[in-house]
Amino acid sequence: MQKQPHPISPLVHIQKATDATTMESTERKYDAYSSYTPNRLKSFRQEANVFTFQSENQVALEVRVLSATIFRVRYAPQGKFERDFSYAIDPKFKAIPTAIKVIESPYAYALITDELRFIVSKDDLRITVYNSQLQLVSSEIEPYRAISTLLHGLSEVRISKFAPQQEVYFGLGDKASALNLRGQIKQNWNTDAFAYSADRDPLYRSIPFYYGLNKGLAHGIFFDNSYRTHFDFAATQSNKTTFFAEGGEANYYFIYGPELMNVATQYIDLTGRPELPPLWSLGYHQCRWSYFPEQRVKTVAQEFRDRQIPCDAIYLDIDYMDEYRCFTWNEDYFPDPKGLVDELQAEGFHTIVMIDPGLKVDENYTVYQEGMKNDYFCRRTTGELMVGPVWPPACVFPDYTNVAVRDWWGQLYDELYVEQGISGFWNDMNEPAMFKVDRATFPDEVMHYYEGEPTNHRKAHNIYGLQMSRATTEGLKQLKPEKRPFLLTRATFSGGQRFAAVWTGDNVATWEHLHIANIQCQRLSISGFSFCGSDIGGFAGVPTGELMVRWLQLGIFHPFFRVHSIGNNVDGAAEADNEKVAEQMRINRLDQEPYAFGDEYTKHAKVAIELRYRLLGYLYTAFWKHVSQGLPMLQSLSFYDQMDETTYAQEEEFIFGDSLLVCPIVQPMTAAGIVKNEEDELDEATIKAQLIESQEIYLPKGDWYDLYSKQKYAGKQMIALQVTLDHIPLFAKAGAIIPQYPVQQYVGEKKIAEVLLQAFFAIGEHTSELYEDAGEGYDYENGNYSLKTFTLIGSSDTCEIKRTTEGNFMETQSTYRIWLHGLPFQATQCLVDGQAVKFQQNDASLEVVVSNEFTQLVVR
Ligand code: MIG
Repeated sequence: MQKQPHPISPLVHIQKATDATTMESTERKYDAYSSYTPNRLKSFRQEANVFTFQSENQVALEVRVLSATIFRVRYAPQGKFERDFSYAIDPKFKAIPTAIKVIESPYAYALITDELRFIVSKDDLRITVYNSQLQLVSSEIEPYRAISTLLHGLSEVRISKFAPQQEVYFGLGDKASALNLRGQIKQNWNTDAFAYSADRDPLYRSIPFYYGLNKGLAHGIFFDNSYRTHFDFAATQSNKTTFFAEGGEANYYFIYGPELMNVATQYIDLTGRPELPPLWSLGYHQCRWSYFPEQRVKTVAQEFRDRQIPCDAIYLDIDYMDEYRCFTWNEDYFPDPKGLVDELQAEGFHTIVMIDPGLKVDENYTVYQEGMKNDYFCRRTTGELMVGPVWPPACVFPDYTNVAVRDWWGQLYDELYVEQGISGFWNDMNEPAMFKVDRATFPDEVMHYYEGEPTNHRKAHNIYGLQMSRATTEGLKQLKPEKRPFLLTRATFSGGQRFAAVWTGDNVATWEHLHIANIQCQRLSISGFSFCGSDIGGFAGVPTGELMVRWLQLGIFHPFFRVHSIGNNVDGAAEADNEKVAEQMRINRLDQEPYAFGDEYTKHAKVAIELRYRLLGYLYTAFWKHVSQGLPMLQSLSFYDQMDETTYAQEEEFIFGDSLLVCPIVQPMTAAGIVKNEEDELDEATIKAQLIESQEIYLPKGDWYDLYSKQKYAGKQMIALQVTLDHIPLFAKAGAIIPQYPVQQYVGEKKIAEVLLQAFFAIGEHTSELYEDAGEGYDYENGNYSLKTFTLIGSSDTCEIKRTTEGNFMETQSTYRIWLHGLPFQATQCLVDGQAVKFQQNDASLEVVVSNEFTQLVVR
């Protein structure tokens, strides 16, 4: 028998002030602690797929086998588990029954599924995971540890994994720093991070989920704990990756790939998939803080139509409200809300308005009255109402962790949504953010109902935005069951993808932020949130025309596509992280509509937005795959080919949908671009030397066609490409068939009569899909959708394209115009369902028009 440490250690420990915001004061304090670490196994119990291990010193470990590749792990420091409750896990998630073999040895228990060997050591309940080929997937370098201190109670529950030298890490949602997380320390605590920088952390959202990839084997860890969580990816100690929470349970899901993409889809099965959004919400959105009065809104809308720049949605930021009272209108600015909304709708614009969680303390405000009467607002431990400044100088905050509050909140949208015809909503400031206080949010002692087990803010903070967006979306669905709701939220938590789209918050109009937007959206997408985007052009500061165009070109490939800017509000300079950003903010603020930068840039902006509308069918199909199969819509290159180590550092390019490689240009090409964005005065020679007219691009495995020149390249190489401002480099995977719609000024403007199919020749058989439905409502659930599968079969002297269709939806197109690129032979004949038809051919491509009912095209 080993010597037993006393469960309450007499050690006095210095609690380090690692982060000022976590501490009541920045002074270091001595705080005695007890630590809990399992010693030798005392008992083992199996009940169906649940395995419980208890150490001699009372630490309990529960392992639930949820499928052959998903194991849930929980520890209870003193033997008693918490209520089993999670806001993140999708209530629809079901374990997949799987055969489990249990083997006991003198040293350990092994829980064996077809895919994994999950080994729990009898010495200290340490976990080691092998795959079925006995390759090591993950192991613990130290056993589980919990710390309880005198001042804070249970304040650290920690898991420490061995970090093999070549292991790389991805995930964690919206972090703005390098994609590969190895060597980085991160934390999750939803934070209003105005004008953040690449290394600022934490940001607005908490997504405590990461991937580890080592020697071609990927696993994922979802740490389902809503307290402030910390992750250290082999940063402090090069062979150790740890994560810990400042309270709650060490409760995590271990997900085995071995493909990163398998981990991605299993994670989203666990935390839930969104529904298909209304198709219009995938169009272009125009926003500003704020458009008012109503005439201004109409003018902006008119500008888009006059210039024939497509646009589907226009936003009203906080100034539409009457003294910042949510669910009211400022009648001077907006005397006839319904009239305005209808007028915009007639022009093809959806109106989206902001709703904040902070509600004005005002005896004459019905929302305040109702909430007070029913005790719906958050209170301190003393029972005192939590009142704090946001837009109104004094606000109260609904407690969305109570179903009664959520139901009430959902119904508050009735007038705006049902009567006035607002199409969608925008929930802001729900970290929750508060003004005038150092930590910019509630104090820890604020209480939340938490579905019947009241808790303080330490546990509820990170899920506040999630529950607000849930309340909103559930309300909208009840109010208009026949419509697909559209909601945008700023703060959220893992699982929040079920309720709302997200944007990356208050970014800045700099080239660096264009890069950051690219990283953040890739990262959000692989972390469950595909429906994401950034404030195009930058929220704070003013972009140059060139930066604006490049940002729009990237935004085409972000499922949420919106320009937003700070307008004339807030002198952000004082709050900026660094002098460079502050300088940006001091520049006079300009309009940021895509036509506000002069004719040359307007032209490029229009082409970019038009490309979005051309690709709408492709994008919607990618969304459908996301919703039906859990596939992330944006994939970082490592997710496309995890065996290719070059991809680990190749951050800029990504795969959009399954067949397009996007290569964003995130640096200025022109002297104007450089001068306006660098702090140093540059002489002409330096500027010339820095002009970038060609871009190094990495092509991952496979063959790729440049979408513009139609030139074919072999993958796994760097190429230098001439770049011009008129387009973003794009490549289609050989074998792919990319559908393109005609440009519309807004979704549903025209009946689509013809769809262009760009087919990129490859040897062998390749399938592509096009999903279509009414773009609104739920009829697709009754079979009213159309899923077309196009199969391209190429050989050295023939190319065949076959079409099959599933579902009852009648698409509007009566013809397909097919462009076949890269044929390796001179075609002499084109047969559509056996009938010879006319076609045209030049060096690179062949063109033929076929009926929408064609089943087979043969070119030889
Ligand atoms: O304190 O509503 O991130 O998009 O324009 C700023 C005004 C409050 C923050 C959001 C931003 C929005 C702004 N809001």
